Amino acid sequence: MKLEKVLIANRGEIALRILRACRQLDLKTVAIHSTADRNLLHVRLADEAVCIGPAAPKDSYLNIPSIIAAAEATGAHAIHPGYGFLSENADFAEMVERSGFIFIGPTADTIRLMGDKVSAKKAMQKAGVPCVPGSAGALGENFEENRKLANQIGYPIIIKASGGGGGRGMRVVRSDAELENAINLTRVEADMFFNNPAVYMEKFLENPRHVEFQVLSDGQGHAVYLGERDCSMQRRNQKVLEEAPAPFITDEQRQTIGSRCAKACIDIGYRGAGTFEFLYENGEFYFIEMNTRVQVEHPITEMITGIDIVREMISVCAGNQLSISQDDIKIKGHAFEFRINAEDPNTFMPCPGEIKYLYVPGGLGVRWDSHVYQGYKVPPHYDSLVGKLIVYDDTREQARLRGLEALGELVLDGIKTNIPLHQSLLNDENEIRGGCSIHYLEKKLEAGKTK
Ligand code: MV4
Repeated sequence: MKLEKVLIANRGEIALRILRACRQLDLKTVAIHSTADRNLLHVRLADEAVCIGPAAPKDSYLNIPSIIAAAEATGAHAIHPGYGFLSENADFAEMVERSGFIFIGPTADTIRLMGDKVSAKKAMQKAGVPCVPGSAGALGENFEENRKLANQIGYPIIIKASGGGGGRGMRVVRSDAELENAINLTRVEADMFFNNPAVYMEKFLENPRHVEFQVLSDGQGHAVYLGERDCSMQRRNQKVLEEAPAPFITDEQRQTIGSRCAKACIDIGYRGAGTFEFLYENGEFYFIEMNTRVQVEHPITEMITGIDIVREMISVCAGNQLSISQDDIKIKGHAFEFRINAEDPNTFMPCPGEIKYLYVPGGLGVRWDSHVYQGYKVPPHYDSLVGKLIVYDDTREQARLRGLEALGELVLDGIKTNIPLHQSLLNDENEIRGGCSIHYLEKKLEAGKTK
């Protein structure tokens, strides 16, 4: 099918990012939006716009029949899900394709394979991607066998829900005494939250970094890796700032792990943009999960590779072969992304409201991916991301200094933001050195309270 018109099934900065990629590909765009989002920038810029329901996500951005009806009514050929919302919902992808539209992402079967963490890990192990040591699959009901397994792996271990991911449905266990209860509790929660009681066991890594590899694959036998990002700076499973490349990762490690990820994409017939999440500890990579969508932090990879990830993902999902081979990809320079949230810098409570005055920094190596403008009212119904400030320079230290300059110029008056948090992080001696673990920010914030 010829692709001429894309429906953007998302909101905010990523909807605008997708619209820009569509324009580059000379594709017509359809914006869908809730009643709270009539004034979004991409709604104004799109060729067509359809209001699909009330502000509550379940009535609009998660309402599958309304979205498919909007695609029918506007004659769209494809649906781009962005991130969050329905982006990793296999049933949605299946309904999109069954209704005769292209889903801009992998097939429903691939989303299902990766959404189930036990099957994802099995597929990756088979493809030669290094995984965290653990149970061969879902845990059985026999406690004695599970106890033996835990002792073979060695405490501490972690019990995870197969239907979980992104930090939900996990429990750390430090001794035999806690094991039975932990398995049973995680099972009950898994059944409640994910409608799937399957749980699995892994060695618990105490102080890892979160390093993830970006891939692009066309589902026709071609795949490339675009290097890695370090996303360790997080609070309650919400990333705060990301950087690429990851500090202290060697070219050899990048090539070894990256090429295994690309091979895994070919093995499973992966189509679109994807991310392999790893924990990194003591010089070793351990696969944990794969994300089958475009990610918030994709721009830092675009900065260090010069490749437009969103444009490529649309192109391969339209049926084209990948336009780049691994030899075309050269990693150059260093990039940081600062997620700018409308939130209280001390309590992290969301702070929606009107942006009374906006000033955005610019210059070489400064990128602002945002849907907001002066006079825009940040609605209370959705996540608090108002923009992403991305900086790029030759070296990590130069990029850090550029980040400080750009953050110092950025003004969003009328709402509270986490700009001060980013500034304090960029002046933090451990962040300056680089390579902090996933627990660093929470520990720093905890220590800051008592001072
Ligand atoms: C782990 C782990 C330690 N050991 N698995 C949390 C989110 C989900 N994607 C996986 N997570 C973790 N899995 C083992 N075997 C620690 C975490 C974890 C974490 C991982 C990445 C980013 C932030 C995190 C915060 C807390 C725990």
